Amino acid sequence: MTPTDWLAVLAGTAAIAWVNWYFFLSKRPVATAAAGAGGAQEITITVQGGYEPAEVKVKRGIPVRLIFDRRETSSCSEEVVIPDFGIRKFLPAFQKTPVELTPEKAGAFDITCGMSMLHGKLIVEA
Ligand SMILES: [Cu+2]
Repeated sequence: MTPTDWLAVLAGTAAIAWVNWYFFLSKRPVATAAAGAGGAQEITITVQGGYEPAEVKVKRGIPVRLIFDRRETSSCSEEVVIPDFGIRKFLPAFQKTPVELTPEKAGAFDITCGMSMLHGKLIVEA
């Protein structure tokens, strides 16, 4: 093989390793909402090319306040959607926008952007 071939093999191997790491090994950040104002479970989710933390754990039956801290102007993230709760909210850039809901049943619920490209999860524990 020529040096160019070796480079191609190396680059290919590195790309595969990265994809595997990214999708299977990199830990998706999970955080648990804490008690905030008015007894609601509160957590701030940073919106910047994704949701951070991507998974939020809350308890069933207690009001939840998700504060979306949008730190970009990318049109992708300008809307946040939580279909199971009928929520679709505009997130102004560089502002914190609260979204309130009360989970009545346990389960994992999707949080996405308006085009369903960014993904997060609301995990409701019984
Ligand atoms: Cu999007």
